[in-house]
Amino acid sequence: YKNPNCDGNRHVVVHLFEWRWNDIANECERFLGPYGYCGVQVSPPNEHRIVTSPYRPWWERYQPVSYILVSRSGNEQEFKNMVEKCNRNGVRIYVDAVINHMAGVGVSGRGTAGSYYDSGRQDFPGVPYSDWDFNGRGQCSTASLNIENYHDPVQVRNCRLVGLTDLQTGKDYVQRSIAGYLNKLVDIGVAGFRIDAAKHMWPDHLRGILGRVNNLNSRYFGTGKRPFVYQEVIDLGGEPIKNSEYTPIARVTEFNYGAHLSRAFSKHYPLKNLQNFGEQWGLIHSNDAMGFIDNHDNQRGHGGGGAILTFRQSKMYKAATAFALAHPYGFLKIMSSYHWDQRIENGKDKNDWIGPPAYGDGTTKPVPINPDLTCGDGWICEHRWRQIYGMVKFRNVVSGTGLNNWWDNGSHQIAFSRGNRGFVAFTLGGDLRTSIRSGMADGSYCDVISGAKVNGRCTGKTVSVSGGGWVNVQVGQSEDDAVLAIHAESKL
Ligand code: AAO
Repeated sequence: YKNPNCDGNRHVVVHLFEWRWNDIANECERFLGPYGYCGVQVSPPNEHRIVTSPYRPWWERYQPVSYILVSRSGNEQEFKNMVEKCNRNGVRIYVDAVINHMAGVGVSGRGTAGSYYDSGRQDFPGVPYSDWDFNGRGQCSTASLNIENYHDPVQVRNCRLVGLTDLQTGKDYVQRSIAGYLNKLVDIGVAGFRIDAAKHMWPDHLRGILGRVNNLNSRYFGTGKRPFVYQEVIDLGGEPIKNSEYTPIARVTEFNYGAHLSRAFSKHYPLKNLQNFGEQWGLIHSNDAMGFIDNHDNQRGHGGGGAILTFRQSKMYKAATAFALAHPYGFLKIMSSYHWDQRIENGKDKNDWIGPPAYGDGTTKPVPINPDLTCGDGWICEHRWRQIYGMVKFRNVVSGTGLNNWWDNGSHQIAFSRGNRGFVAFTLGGDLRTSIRSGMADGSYCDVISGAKVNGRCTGKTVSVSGGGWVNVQVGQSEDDAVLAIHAESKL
């Protein structure tokens, strides 16, 4: 479950948070395929609650009503078209699988596919699940039936996460129902899953569910391939439930990765400390990790938030992302966000619920593309920022090499090579103007941060390497970017 099943030499996934299936299909063809992205994490595709107070928050999609493929992003036919088109363009689809729970207690109505549900009675005829498929007094000991104490692993697994009706994921019937959903997606051609709230499921239950999932669709993946799986487990230390309970099963989201890099690139400590970044910092093994700077929760103060860099601190965010993409650790996911106006009161964003750019009736807006490749209508599209897509390519080009020629100035300036395939330098403190030894062949290169190589010419800084690998590094403190990066394919 740890192999992302990328097509060819592709190594990075982007989370197109709240995008419509039709837009993702177009994005695979016009951008993600050509620019070397491996795949897309899509928002939960199954039927969910429609929440009207607050009006259509993004988080309504984490409240399943059934496994019918009709959601705010589109219907089953649109989903299938997207998977087909993306696979055809060498881009994989990973589904955010919300399988720990169904909708929050105490509401009834119809979901996005029109299925009736009554979560007060724990009745979800669209699956169907009924009361005896959920954890209750027999399994959960808190008076509220909610998780009240993260220091009690039984509560975390058997009680309700923020009031969400908690499935008995150990039950044969429940496992078969969930696996039925995942198998439908596998048959359509998805390449894997993010397992939402995996921390709230017993590891053996997850094993049981995954064991019932078929091999990937051989039409796209060849025979005998298992889905890629990354489990959402927030382990920032201080709680009894550890990442290491889940790494034997599949990959795990390493929240410490983005937390550390956010601190480093916010100058909480000198960048030179990053010299031995990775497992030596207590991170899980590189091959077990799904790494990212921010995700859809912590960029708005949900799950494990606090001091995470996002698109709002764009210069530092791009630098942290460039470091992540240049460094060999983990398999990485890039966040692609939409804008919302923050309203911070007492340290909390009152607008943390705001959903994607939408029309008055709540329908999600399409993503328009500007001539300079950026997006309009409130879609941020970090994955289309030149500094980010340039480094996604860098990661593909240097794949398989080690980290060599570490250099630092003892403080906030660092540089390193990736074999003889790539070189990157950073400054968060003063101008960086010096020659640094690299593994690169002598010659002229295009800096993929300030520009790009287009038709053999460089639209940004030209960088010279001479005297047997010495790079003439020029990055001014006041420049737009704190990074310079060259690679074997940006040679002029
Ligand atoms: C909504 C409403 C609720 C309402 C509920 C039911 O907001 O008021 O009660 O509906 O009607 C998302 C939203 C929720 C939303 C939910 C359903 O975030 O606000 O509830 O949809 O619509 C925990 C879980 C983790 C989870 C995270 C948000 O462990 O799995 O909470 N993430 C996923 C998704 C997320 C989604 C769900 C799960 C549910 O990514 O989008 O929720 O499907 C500690 C624990 C963490 C825990 C956090 C919760 O973290 O360790 O496990 O995450 O607390 O805040 C420091 C600590 C760190 C700590 C953190 C707290 O950093 O070091 O350990 O502080 O922020």
